[in-house]
Parts: sequence; C-alpha cells; structure tokens
Amino acid sequence: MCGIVGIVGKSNVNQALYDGLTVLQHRGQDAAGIVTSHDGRLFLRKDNGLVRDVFHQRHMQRLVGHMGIGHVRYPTAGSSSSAEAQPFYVNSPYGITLAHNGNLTNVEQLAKEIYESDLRHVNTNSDSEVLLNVFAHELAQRGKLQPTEEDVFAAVTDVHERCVGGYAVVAMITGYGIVGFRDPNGIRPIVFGQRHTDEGVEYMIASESVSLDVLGFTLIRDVAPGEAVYITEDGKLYTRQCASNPKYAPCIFEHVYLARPDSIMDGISVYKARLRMGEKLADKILRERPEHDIDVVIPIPDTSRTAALELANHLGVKFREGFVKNRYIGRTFIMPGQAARKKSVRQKLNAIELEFRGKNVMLVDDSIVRGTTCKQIIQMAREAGAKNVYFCSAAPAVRYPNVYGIDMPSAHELIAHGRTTEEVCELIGADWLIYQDLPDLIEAVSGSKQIKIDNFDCAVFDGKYVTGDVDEAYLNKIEQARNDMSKVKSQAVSAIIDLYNN
Ligand code: PIN
Repeated sequence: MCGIVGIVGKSNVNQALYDGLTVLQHRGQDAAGIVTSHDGRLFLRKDNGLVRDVFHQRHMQRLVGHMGIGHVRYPTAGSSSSAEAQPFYVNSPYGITLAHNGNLTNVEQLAKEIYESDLRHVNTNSDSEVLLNVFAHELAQRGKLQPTEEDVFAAVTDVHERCVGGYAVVAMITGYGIVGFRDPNGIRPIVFGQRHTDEGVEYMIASESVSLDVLGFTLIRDVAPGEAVYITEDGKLYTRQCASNPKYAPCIFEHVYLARPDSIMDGISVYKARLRMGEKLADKILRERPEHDIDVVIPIPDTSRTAALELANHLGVKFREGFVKNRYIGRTFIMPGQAARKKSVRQKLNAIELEFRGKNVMLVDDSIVRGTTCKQIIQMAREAGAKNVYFCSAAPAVRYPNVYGIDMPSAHELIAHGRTTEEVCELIGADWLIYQDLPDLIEAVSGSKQIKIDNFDCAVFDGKYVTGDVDEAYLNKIEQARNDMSKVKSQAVSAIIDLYNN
C-alpha cells in the first residue's frame, strides 16, 4: 500500500505536496519522494524514511515549480532500497515522472515486452517503473512533439490494455501537465479536487480525500475505474473514460484498516463504514450468545476504536480504553553480541490493569492477519487479571494473500489460512472468537447509500481475485519470491551481527 499526490497550482507546490504526503503517511512509512517541474526542468528528492525525515529545508528549497507529484511507500514484496523510492523518471518522451499505488499481476510479461519489443531499460525490480515505461512507450507512439489531452488519454487506454492488476497512478509530463488514472476495476483508491485562489483554480489528485481536506481543496469526486483525469500546466481539467469494460470493484480492506476514518472513498465515509461494522458485530454476538456475559468492550488501538465504540453501544456494554499505545517507537539497534530481535507488542501497547481485573473483556481489533500480535495482546489481558478474554475481529478471517498492492503475508503465514474459527481461537489463546461475516462486512461498507459499486474486491477473505488472472501458480510464485526475499534479509542481518561480533 502506498500514497500518491499530484498538484497543479498557481504558485510553488512543494509545501502543499509535503503536507499532502504527511496526511497520507499511514499508507506507507518506508520511503517518500517529491518531484516538481519548473521551466521545463525537474527537481526530485526521494529517499527511505518518513516524510519528515526525507525532506529537509535544503531539499524543499530546491523543489520549485507550480506542479509536482509525490509518493509515500509501503514496501510490497521485494522493494526496500532507496533506489526504488518513487516517483520514477524516464527522459523520453518529454520527461515523465510517475508515482503508483498498487501492484501489477502481469509484471513479468510486461518487463519482457518492454525489453524485447519496446527496447526500453528498467533499472529496478519495481512494477511502478515498468508501468511508467509502458505509459511512456504508449505516449511516444503518438509521435507528437507536443502531447494533447487526446494523446495522453490514448496512452492511458493502451496502459489499460497491457497492464493487469490494481493501480492508482499520478504521472507528470514535464512542461505539459499531470495525469491521474485508476485501473479498470478501481481496486486502489484515487480522488481529485480543486481549490480557488486569487490567481485561479488549483487542482489536486490524491489517494484519499483527507489529503485534500487538510489543504483546503474541495473533493470533486473519485476517479472512476478506468478513467483518467488530466490537468494541464496552465490549469485546464480534462477527464475521460479510457477502459473498454470498466467494473467498480474497490478493495474492501481500505475500509477495514488501510484508509483514514476521515476519508470518503468511492462516496462512502470510512468512519461510518467502521461504525456499521461494529453494529453488525454486535448483532452477530447477540445471535451467537444472547445471554453473553461481556463486562466491558476494549478496542486495540487505533483502527478498531470506531467499530468497538458502536459495538459496545449496540450491546449496551461499557466501552473502555484498556490499552495505551506509545506513539513514539524507537529504532531497534543491533548491539554487539546481541541477537536481532523484533520489537515486542509490549513496547507499543500497555494495559490499564483496572479495566481488566476480574472482568470478562471483549477485545476488538480491525482484523487478524498473522495472529501474532493478537496472541500477545490476549496474553497481556490475562496478565492484567481478566477473567475471560473474548476477541472479535471487525473483518472476516483473512485467508488469502493480497496481490493488488497491500503488503500482506503469503497464505501460509496467515493464521486463518486453511483453519476454522475454533482452530484460530485456540491458537491465539482466546476464550471466544467472533469474526465478522463477509456479507455483513459488505453491507456495512455499502451502507444504505445507492452506490454504483458492482462488487468489492474481497480476495483476502474469499480468494476471488477480480482481475481473473490470479491462479495457484501465480500465488506460489509470489510466495516463493517472498521467501527468497526474507532469506536475503535474514542473511543480511546475520552478516551485520557477525561484523559487530568480530
Ligand atoms: C493496527 C491495525 N491492525 C491491527 C492491523 C495483527 C493484525 N493487525 C492488522 C491488527 S493500527 S495480527 O490500528 O493501525 O495501529 O493478526 O497479525 O496479529
């Protein structure tokens, strides 16, 4: 998962891009980058780290220009070097930079085509660089010295024909404008909005509406699946449907956990969707155990708070903050003679004992993925004196990997993969485990509003991949790639430890 922004403004956009990215920081903390364009020149700064650590005064001063794009990265399988920080750049045609959120499922095939037929060089393992080269190649095919909006839309149409997967993209064509587009299933989110200034209208494209809010932009709407939005450097806005058969199938996991609650995504308030998740869970609890003995509902901060609050309201049970989260987690230093160790949950969360002692507590989390954290949290609740520890997940059991750009473990690392609720309950050490049912989650997210969504991408819950190209062989291949990558990483860590020890 990553965050993207693009702004065509009337004055320097560096600060606005920085602020826009900071609001999207929850979508990726691994790397950040901004590129701006001024007088036909590009200015780029990108590196590993948080937005506040990547950009210093001296970098910001260099990022001049009235238009630019930015990116925050969450590592998807294989990417962690700063060379893979985005935006990416190609010099031909025009000088194009691109930032992408998502994952292409046919990247191997595309990389081969780019090398063998398009005669282009790709310098990293990032599918975003592949996507950029496909777009650049298709735009170059128009053979124009100056691209028009028609040329840009034609290139996006060709990108849709060649690329498969989930992608929300912003690309800047130096000296011409910024284009934002979304895959034909609308899997990953992207919105656009405008702001009026004395000099005229400014436009912004971003992963989430919250990014527009904080900068005083008004949300116009979501970019539709398959659609492209093109804003010229002088501030003209063009939109076009570029896919032949678009479907509305946004990723439902955005509402479960990824997005900020104050975002509106595909016309749905993420906050309201989470409230309704809590309501549905309460109904399920009452169906399963009408005579339940829950004394208190306790959220596991932060995401689950909204659902937990409404769950407690509907059950008529007390809602209490039983865990306090440390907002400032330090780095893990590998000291000589000390094994590399993971930060334990205890360094991040601490229990307020008086909320647990002698009580039947219902802990609420947004989802159970590996099951490792929730197991430790349940243990903490017991040590704080809870009589019974019940656990509920605002999402259904996560049983299948995500292939559209969420950094999700491979199938075998998912605690619910091939397991029943009872088996998971035992493994995490809970006295009772309740998962949200998938139809309830879909209803919670859809709400009462008549939205034009065909079906949500729920692949992590039901194994149905909306692009239709994901089979057992593909999943095995990504699992293998992940294993290889983690071997490389652990070998690197051992090498560092050896270095210290010798
Ligand atoms: C954490 C959100 N959420 C917590 C992410 C833990 C799964 N985990 C998914 C639960 S926060 S585990 O609110 O954004 O801080 O199942 O892998 O143990």
